[in-house]
Amino acid sequence: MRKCFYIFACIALLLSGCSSKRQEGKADPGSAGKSKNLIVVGLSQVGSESDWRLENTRSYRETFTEENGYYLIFEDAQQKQENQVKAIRDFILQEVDYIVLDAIAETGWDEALMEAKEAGIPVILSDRSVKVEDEGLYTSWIGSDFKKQGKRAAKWLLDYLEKQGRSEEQIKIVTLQGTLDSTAQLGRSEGFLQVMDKQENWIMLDQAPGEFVQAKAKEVMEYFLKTYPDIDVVICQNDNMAFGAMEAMKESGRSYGKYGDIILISFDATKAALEAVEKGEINADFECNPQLGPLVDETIKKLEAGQEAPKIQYVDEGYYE
Ligand code: GYE
Repeated sequence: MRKCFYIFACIALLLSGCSSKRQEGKADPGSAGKSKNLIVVGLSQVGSESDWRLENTRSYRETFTEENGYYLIFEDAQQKQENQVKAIRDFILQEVDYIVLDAIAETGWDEALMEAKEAGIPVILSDRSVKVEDEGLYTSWIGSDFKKQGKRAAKWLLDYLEKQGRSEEQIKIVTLQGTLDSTAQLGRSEGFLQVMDKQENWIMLDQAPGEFVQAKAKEVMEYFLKTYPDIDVVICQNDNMAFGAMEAMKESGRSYGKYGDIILISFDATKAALEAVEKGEINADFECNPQLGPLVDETIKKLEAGQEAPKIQYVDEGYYE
């Protein structure tokens, strides 16, 4: 009888062990990559909210190929931080070699990144950064200097107003913010406000999140237009939101851009937006480089060679007007 119980308990233990590793019978892609001697990368992407994001995903997929020595496990978090945390935990179970995280928000990562550290898996932040108690929880951050982008936009506006002879005028501004607490939103806001704080005649009438999404931004812009009849400048923290704002302005009969009444400023400089700059619909667009795959690759190759990677790596960017 006792022996029987023993056998039973052993089988139960074995089964529970299996299910925690294999996750509901999912194949283990990590070991598939390892058996081919490839570097296994678990990448948690924010989602597919914008044209910039699609380009960014393309860059990762083109970089982390078998020909380049990689096995990529790509997880789309569909704009949910809880999905990103789950992805990190799955990557740890699959014993990936590196975790690449494009974080939806800056806060809320200490626990998951600690688990990765305990598992001995280096975490590379790409595009957006995180705020953690211990910066040793990630190896490197590769992305844009968003604060610089914001500052550059404000300086451009200062210059533009001067050329238009409007330096002394009261300038009323609204901002369509990206996802709150994301590095892109925080940096672009902070940089812009730093310059704006010194301009006594600039007034921020309102700012509200459009989540980097065209349809959402259109709704917010409709509200702004109804609430504030005399907007001079619209700052859109990405191109898709600029397109949403344009739709709202068009529908309400307002003119904008180089030849219109409302100055339109945007960030990203995607292909479609540059065409709009060309037509004069967007006054100025501040570049944000989505081609981050090769830089993450370079960093991983450095770490593989036993070298240190820089803690922060910014990409070079300009602007278009
Ligand atoms: O500006 C926006 C995207 O984090 C730089 O996220 C990225 C931003 C980009 O959805 O279009």
